[in-house]
Amino acid sequence: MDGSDAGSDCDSAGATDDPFAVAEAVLDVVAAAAPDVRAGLPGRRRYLDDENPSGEDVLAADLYADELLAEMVGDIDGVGTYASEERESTVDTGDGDVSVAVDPLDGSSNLESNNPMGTVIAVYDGPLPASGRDLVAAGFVLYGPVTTMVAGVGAPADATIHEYLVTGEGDREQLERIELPDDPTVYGFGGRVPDWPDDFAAYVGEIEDELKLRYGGAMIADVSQVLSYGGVFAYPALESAPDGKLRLQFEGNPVAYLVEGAGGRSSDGARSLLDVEATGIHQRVPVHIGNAALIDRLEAALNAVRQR
Ligand code: P6P
Repeated sequence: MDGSDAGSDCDSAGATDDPFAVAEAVLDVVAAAAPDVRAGLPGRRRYLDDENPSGEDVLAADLYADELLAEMVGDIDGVGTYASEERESTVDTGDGDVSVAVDPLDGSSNLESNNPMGTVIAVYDGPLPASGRDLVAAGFVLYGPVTTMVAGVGAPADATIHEYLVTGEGDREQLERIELPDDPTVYGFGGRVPDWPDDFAAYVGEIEDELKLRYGGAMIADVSQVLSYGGVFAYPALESAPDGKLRLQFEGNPVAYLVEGAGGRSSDGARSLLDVEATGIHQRVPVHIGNAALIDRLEAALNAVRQR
C-alpha cells in the first residue's frame, strides 16, 4: 500500500483511530512537501540571527521547511501533536492521538557546501516525549542527487523498511526493501577526536585498520550510506557533551527504528535507542547505528573500558 488510500481514508473518515493509517498519511504528506522544501532551499542559505531550542544556529531554510511541514502535517486527521527540532514546545493540531516529531532539515549546515541533507520523521502513537517503542512509523527524505524517502510503517518489531523515489509531483514510488548488507564498509563518526571519551577512542583504535571513514555532517546522509553499504554511523557521547549531540525524539528514535527494521542494531552505548527513557522532547542521546555484529562489538569495547 503506498499510503495514498490511507490518506484518503483519513480525510473521508475524519479523525481515525488507526495510528498506522494516520502514519501512512503522514509519510504521504511529507513526500508531497518534499519538492517544495527542495525548491525553497536555493534562496534560503543565509543564517538568521536566531538559535533553535538546542542552541544551534538557524538557517532561513530550517524555518521555511518547519513552517511548511507544520501546516501540512497539522492538517492530517488523527494527528494531535506536531513537534519540531526548531520549536521549543509541541503544537496542538487537533483531537488525534498520533504525535509527529520532525527534524525539518537535518544537516542544514550542508546547504552552504551543497552537500546532502534531509527531513526526518518520527510518528508516535501517544503523547511526547515518547519511547521509541511507541513509534508506528519513521522515515527520512534525502535531498541528494535524487530525492528519495526511506520509511517503514508498523510497530518497531514488525516494520519492514523500503526506499521510495519521490517524484516532482510529491508522489512516493516504492523501490526495493532495505536490508543492511553484512559486510561492514563505511564508518562515519561525529564529534572531534580529542573530544571522544576514552571508551569510544579505544573502540576506534581497536578497528582502525578496518575503517573506511566517510562522514558527511548530515546524520541521515551518513545513515543512508550505512543502509546501502553496511558499517557504522555514530555520534557518540563526548567529553564536552556526555549525552552526545543528536536528539532522541527527532533523530535517535527514527533512525533506530529504520536501521533495526533493516536488520541492524542501534545503541546509546548500552542498549537499543528504542529503549532509552524519554525525558524531554529535546533530550540528547549518544547515537550508534549499523550492522548488529558491529554494534555488539562497539558496546563490548565501551564496557571493557568502563570496567577497568
Ligand atoms: P557536527 C546536523 O546539524 C546534525 O544534527 C546531524 O545531522 C549531524 O550528524 C550532526 O549534527 C553534525 O554535527 O558536529 O559534525 O557539525
